[in-house]
Amino acid sequence: MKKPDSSEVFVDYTDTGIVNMKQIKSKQDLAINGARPAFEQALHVGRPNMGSRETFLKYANEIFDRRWFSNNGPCVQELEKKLADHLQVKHCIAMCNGTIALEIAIRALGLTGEVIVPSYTFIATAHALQWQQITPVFADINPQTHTLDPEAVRKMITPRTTGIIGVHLWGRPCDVDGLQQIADEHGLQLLFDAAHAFSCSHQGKMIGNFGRCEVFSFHATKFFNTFEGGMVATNDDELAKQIRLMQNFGFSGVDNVIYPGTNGKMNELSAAMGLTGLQSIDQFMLSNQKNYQHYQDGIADIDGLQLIEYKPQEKNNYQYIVMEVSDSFPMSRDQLVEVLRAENILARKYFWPGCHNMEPYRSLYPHAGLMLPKTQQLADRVIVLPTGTAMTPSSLNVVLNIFDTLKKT
Ligand code: T4K
Repeated sequence: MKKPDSSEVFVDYTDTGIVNMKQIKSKQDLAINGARPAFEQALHVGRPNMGSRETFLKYANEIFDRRWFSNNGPCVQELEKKLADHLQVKHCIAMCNGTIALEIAIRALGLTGEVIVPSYTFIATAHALQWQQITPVFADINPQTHTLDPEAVRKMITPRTTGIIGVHLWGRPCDVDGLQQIADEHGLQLLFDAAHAFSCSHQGKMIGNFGRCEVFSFHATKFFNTFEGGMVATNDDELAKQIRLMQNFGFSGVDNVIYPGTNGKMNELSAAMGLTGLQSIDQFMLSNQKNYQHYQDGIADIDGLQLIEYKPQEKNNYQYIVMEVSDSFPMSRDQLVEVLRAENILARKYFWPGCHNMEPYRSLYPHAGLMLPKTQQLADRVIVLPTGTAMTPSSLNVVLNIFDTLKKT
């Protein structure tokens, strides 16, 4: 792909009504130095991927006609079937969001005491445990993969440990085999937070088929969204039955409650959004991959900036453009974020500063960071850039030109 030159750097954001023009040729053209911002309206990292509006409205009309809005309605049933097909997994249980899906999975697996998780993840992974009086014990990551390092996990096992939650961060699978081996050796439950990994594969098998179960998020900002939503995928019949009970107050039949449960159900309109999005999933992926390649080509010769890589032999959703800023770049990650913010480009520092540095964990375990040196280093280096179907090539070029202007000459 061709590298952008400065003459191409015009924001042509007509599709979303954001129109502005600014040429960035030198540092004086940057908003942080007093020039006007490149974008009139904020450029977000996570603009939702949307399928056909007509298809969605057709589903919505049918939902209105039926007056069946929730409680395992026809759209939810159809979505669950299609998702199970897509992931080649036996059971998909649609939920109201990924956090509740995690909480229910954790409970259905009978986890108690301590559960080992990465600190380098979205706070929901840890909170889903803490919410049910289970201690999240933070283990360090492999800085190459950004996911749990099995050797670090081993060091955190105590007699109170009952499970491990691996997070397939950015859609890149954890060291599934390494973690499974530890779980087997110590009799621990293994589940995965696959919030980022919908439509991704590991060793040719779709994510959704590993561990005791895998939990997805279908939040608006995810590769595949149902406005808000989530899902548990598993090949375990008994576990699936238990999770279904728990997500519907423990009801077994109309008037019979046989278990304590909560309300984790997905509503019909969310399921309709999912059914609509599923039809466009290949286009979402292609558009993400194109953006990824555009960024990759654009920063190829910029010292100190590097995108994380995705294995070409696996299925990836390319939903996150994750860039590491190293010491050879002339400014720190935080300074770069400030430069971009001034231009109205709201890049994010996911998942800084790490869960262990947020409450209640920061106060409960003030020394947790001692065991997490790689997490701390990585959390200071990563920046997540805007992408998705709402990004135009010209807006990508603006971001790239800013990097180009800042690089060492
Ligand atoms: N595990 C992991 C590893 C996760 O990453 C997450 C969620 C979960 C579990 C829990 O799943 P859910 O319970 O959420 O289903 C966002 C999302 O809220 C969160 O779902 C996601 N991870 C996390 C990585 O990102 P924030 O606080 O950064 O969200 P926010 O509102 O800043 O949104 C991100 C960007 O998207 C903004 O720049 C604005 C833009 N945006 C957002 C929404 C909601 C839009 O353009 N349109 C929208 O509708 O957490």
